[in-house]
Amino acid sequence: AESGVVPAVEATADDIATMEIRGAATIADAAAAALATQADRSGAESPAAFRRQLRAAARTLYETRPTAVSLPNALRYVLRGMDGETVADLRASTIARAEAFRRDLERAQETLGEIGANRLRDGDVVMTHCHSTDALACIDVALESGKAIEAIVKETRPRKQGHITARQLREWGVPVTVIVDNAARRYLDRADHVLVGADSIAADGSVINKVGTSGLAVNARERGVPVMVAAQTIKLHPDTMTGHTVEIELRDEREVLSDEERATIVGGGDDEPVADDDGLTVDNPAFDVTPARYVDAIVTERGQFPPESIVTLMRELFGETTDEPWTA
Ligand code: RUB
Repeated sequence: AESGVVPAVEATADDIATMEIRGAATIADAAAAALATQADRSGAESPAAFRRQLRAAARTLYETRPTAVSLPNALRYVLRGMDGETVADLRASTIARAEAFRRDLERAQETLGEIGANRLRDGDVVMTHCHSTDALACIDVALESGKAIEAIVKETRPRKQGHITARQLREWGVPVTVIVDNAARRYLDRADHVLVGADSIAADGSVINKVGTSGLAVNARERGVPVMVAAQTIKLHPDTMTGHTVEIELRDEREVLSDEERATIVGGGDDEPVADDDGLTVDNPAFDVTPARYVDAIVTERGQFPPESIVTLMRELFGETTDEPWTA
């Protein structure tokens, strides 16, 4: 391509957009790996061209999905490490920085798991929503330290990421009960914790995660079940310190209602095309916002925090400036 973005980066971007690669931590890891690939395979002949290509690659990755801040945080981190006067130096520094990022990401998840596992006692029942590798890391460590854990797994419409959670937990030997999302309040009676991940955490401590998390958290509060959010600091959204709100991704309506299903509602079919404006709207927001007051603890690799105090950690980690280096 004219931008110099290599096909492997376009392919990763495509996989993120279509959710072949999904979940905030996994997306961040794949994005960093893609920038390393761009650096490795770049055909740039001048340092300026190399930098331009890396920024274009970052932009291509950035434009895939808007809600998980781990994606721009990862891109920013890797691009800031791009350093040198020659193409060879730029290449080496970018690859090293991406590799360091991926190592740190993995280590942070392990540390987070150790911290989060302390909240889980032997015999506890955990209710999950969606599929979060950070949340699962806490269960993993609890199991390794010999605690028996059971899980109630919400299937998580429309894409049923609960199946991925259930498969992982069964691999670990955890007894799993899968329920439809609408049964969550009924089953909260049996749960000791709600344990979810996050795509972004705002400066006011609100948690942006898979749609349905906020309703689950409100119901959990009403039933007296604590809500624990497992989120590495890469999920902290720096722009929210200066008043930005987190964009909630709206996905294709066909995830909710297929063309055939639509036809059963508004008519149309094989011979009869569905009218352009048939008066039927399907909204498919992928995420929602859980206010801080419904969250009991945010577990990070830096320790666990009441949501209201997360802004202190954000200032420490990000300072106040968060310019996107690929827009410069
Ligand atoms: C995934 C989702 C997960 C977070 C955290 O949504 O909401 O709870 O991304 O995951 P989607 P992790 O399936 O739409 O990407 O802890 O693995 O980062």
